[in-house]
Amino acid sequence: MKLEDILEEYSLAMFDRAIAELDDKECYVMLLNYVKKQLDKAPRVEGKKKLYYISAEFLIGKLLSNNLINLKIYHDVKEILEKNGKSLSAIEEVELEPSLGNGGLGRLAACFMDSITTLDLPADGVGLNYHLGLFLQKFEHNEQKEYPNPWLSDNSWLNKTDVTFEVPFKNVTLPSRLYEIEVSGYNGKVNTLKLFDLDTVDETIVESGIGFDKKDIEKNLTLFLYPDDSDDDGRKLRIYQQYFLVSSAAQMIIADLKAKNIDLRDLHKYVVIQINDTHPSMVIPELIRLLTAEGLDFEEAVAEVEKTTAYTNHTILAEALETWPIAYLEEIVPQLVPIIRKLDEIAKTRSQDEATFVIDNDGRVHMASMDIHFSQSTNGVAAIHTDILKNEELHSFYELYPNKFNNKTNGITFRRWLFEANPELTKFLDEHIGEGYKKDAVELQKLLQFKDDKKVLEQLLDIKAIKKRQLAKYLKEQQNVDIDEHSIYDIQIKRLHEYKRQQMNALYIIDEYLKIKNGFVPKRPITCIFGAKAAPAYILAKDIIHVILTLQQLIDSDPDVRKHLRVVMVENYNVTKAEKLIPAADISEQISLASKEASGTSNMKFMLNGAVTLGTDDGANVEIHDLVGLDNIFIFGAKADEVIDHYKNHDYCSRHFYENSERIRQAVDFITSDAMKAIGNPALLQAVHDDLINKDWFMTLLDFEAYVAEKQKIMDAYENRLDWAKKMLVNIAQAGYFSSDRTILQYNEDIWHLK
Ligand code: NTF
Repeated sequence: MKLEDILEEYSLAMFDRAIAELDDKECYVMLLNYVKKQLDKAPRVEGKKKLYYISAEFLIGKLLSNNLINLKIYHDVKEILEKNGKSLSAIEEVELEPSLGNGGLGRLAACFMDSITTLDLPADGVGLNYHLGLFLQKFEHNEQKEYPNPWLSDNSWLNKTDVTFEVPFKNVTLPSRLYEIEVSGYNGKVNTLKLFDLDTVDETIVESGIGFDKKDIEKNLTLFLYPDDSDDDGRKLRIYQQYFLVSSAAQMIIADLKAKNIDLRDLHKYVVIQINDTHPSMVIPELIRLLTAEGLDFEEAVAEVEKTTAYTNHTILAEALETWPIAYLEEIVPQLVPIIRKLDEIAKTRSQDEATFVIDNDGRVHMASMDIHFSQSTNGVAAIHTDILKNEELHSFYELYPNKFNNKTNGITFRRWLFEANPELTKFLDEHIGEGYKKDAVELQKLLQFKDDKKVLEQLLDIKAIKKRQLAKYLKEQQNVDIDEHSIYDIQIKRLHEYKRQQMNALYIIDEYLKIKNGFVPKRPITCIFGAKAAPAYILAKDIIHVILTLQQLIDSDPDVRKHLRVVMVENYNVTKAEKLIPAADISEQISLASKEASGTSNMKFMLNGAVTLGTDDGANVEIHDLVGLDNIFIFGAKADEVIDHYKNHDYCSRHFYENSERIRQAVDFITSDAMKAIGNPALLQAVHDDLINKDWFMTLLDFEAYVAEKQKIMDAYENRLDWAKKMLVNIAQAGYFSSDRTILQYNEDIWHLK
């Protein structure tokens, strides 16, 4: 039967009407049901050994188009819908984006599941089913306000199962229920994302934004991802969540093996567990606990777990490297404490260096230390990041276990970030270099043969113009902002954090604003676009959002300036919005303080879509720089070793820069100018101003002038349109290395050994 007839049958069976008579919501439900059926029927990836990728976050994004692409019916379905007067993109608007992640770490886990499945590697993703997600961001009075972000509905990709496990806490044992989302690969096969939840969670306890009783674990456990941990109850709730996740995962793994009659002493031959950052680290003592309960000796269990697990580090920021007071663990999961104490003793027989202690002298458990001692592999997520781990942050461990350390530079799935987000560019590539790059992304280099071909370069510019127009239309619909589609789109989208230095971009905007006010207008209008959520308890990050939103309003209401310069902060930045923003970008802002951004992944998505990077030599920017060469990237600012020296010597003084540069002083002081205070909240503006002068922990003022100068260069380069198109082309051509298929092949080759 033809697909068209099948879909008509679905439509009739479900709604008693033909497709042409359905509204968008009904159409979505019809397609959801059809695609879910196909996924149920699709062959599962099978193999002797299986990966369990355990992660607090899976930022999977909407799934309809993604699944249609992987099932290779995207174009057919689109056509059938069009024949019936429907648009797939309008239907997609109906789908709620699952709010199961925060940023790069969660999106990476989602890209990985796509690549793992595509490469035919057997795996479960294992996480939690947060009902209200991270939070929904709204802007009110130029400030971020947080609200619940519900995404569960009767019509979703999530399937409830009958599988449950009992998770024992000190005071209560809670049943965890397994939910599943099928993950499709580009090979038509499926793996599963397994999300655990508690039946008694109650969304009605949430009030006044995202507030709730943090002690009522039975009702709050899986309400939110990363609940506010600025108080003890919040921190304890995170431990409850983490243990709920890892105990469910460990019990499921053991049940899977028992079902296959496999001797648990052979665990590592059948199972590998990737611990995605430290949130799931308690899986190590939990597995040891369960294995000893199954009859293994303690030493045997430790050795087996060490062979079975592997750890990925995603940050060198000290505040993100989790440590838990042993007293909290006593209070919540006392069964783990004797195990962790024994692990600490073993660790101390291996090294007396305090930097490697599992339990430090203040009685805190260092989750990363436990991971490194008691797993087979520790990897960083970009070359420079892994080097910094080896030589600085984790140097003592590196000396102890040189062979455990390895690099796995992050990647992105081209299925979502090229085929789905940018069908126009995909078609262009198909026509010029064939479709081989869809299987082997390095074939994108074939594009280099056209780097001096005027006609091809012009086509690239035309595609960018189309994507820019689409974004302008989308922002008009979503947020009622008008942007000039002929302006330069300069985009910074990522979590709001001081080290990512959105505040430096804001200072640039002020600098430009002052220039325009003095009669120096840019050659072409510039649109500075931001998207960022700030953690609810991260006050300074929220203050920086306030500065940007205040600037946005100030410029919007100034007819002299807004012709030349606009600021747009996209509300509730998420995967769906990223898919619209990235293909439209001219300039990719990757301006973290060198050494601090472990990798970054939006840098790769922008590059693949023909944006040119303006960035520091940090994270994966370094590898992009190497691949495209200095003609095709704009690099500025202090290098990582210089930055690391400043921290070691405690010799960075931002006030010094403020006092010695008129330009810096003007930009910084403008934050608290009358013009800004007339619109914004003076206290919040003052906080950002004062921090920049008195603290500036991430050295904004150190790099500010180099940043402004480099930005001028990139804007000038944009004016030579053909030369710019060549830069775009080289970036696209060299993006193949950043396919997550490459990353996953390396994980499998070096760590997992699945097939
Ligand atoms: C993030 N880490 C890093 O900040 C990014 O540079 C990196 O691209 C992603 O991980 C993915 O590897 C975190 O989110 C965390 F939690 F570690 F801070």
